[in-house]
Amino acid sequence: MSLDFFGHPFSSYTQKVLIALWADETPFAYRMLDQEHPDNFEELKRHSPFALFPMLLDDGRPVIESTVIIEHLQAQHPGKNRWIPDGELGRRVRFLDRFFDLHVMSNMQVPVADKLRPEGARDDFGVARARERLHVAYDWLEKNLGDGPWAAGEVFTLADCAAAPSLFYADWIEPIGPGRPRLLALRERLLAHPVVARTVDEGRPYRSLFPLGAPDRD
Ligand SMILES: N[C@@H](CCC(=O)N[C@@H](CS)C(=O)NCC(=O)O)C(=O)O
Repeated sequence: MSLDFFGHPFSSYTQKVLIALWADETPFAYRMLDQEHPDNFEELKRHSPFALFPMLLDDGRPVIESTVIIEHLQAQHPGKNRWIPDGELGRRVRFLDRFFDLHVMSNMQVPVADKLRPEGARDDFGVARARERLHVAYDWLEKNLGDGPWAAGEVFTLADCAAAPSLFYADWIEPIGPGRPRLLALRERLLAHPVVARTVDEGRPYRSLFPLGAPDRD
């Protein structure tokens, strides 16, 4: 078997999958998407229509979309973690994974992407709406997360793979704030998890690339 993983250490969705790979100690070749490795970009573009990353090549077969990659790892290369448990808990995990990707990660990405647009092509309305929606997402999570240590309760799951990078970066864009202690505590517990801490550390050298300016913390 050969697993080739294409991503970049500062990319939130790359981090989401690295958490699963590292937590399971799954061996893989890290195909870095940076200027030193143009061939990796070429290979990504050959398989992925929008060249979004991360991407996994499993014996040459492409697997794209971070959630699907983690599902694939669980099915084909299982490790000690069960990323999507069976039954009701599994459905909760899937729901939270969608919630973090669609309502936290996606809204977080809007102001970041907007900053990279050329002058005159910016979308102030869209940015303001995304920032407001981040607060709606935070309020929902504050009210609906359980009391367990992790996003879906007692077990570290796919929901935490999604929660960690999305809360990490979203808090840089719109601080979660002390009024949401449950959500803030989840972010802190996630950042203290050894594999999440490793993703944060490996992304650290690239913080100057953060278009809105990375805060001097975390
Ligand atoms: N839904 C995709 C999102 C992937 C995504 O947006 N990746 C970002 C990096 S974090 C990307 O490829 N950005 C490059 C671009 O938008 O051109 C997933 O879960 O894998």
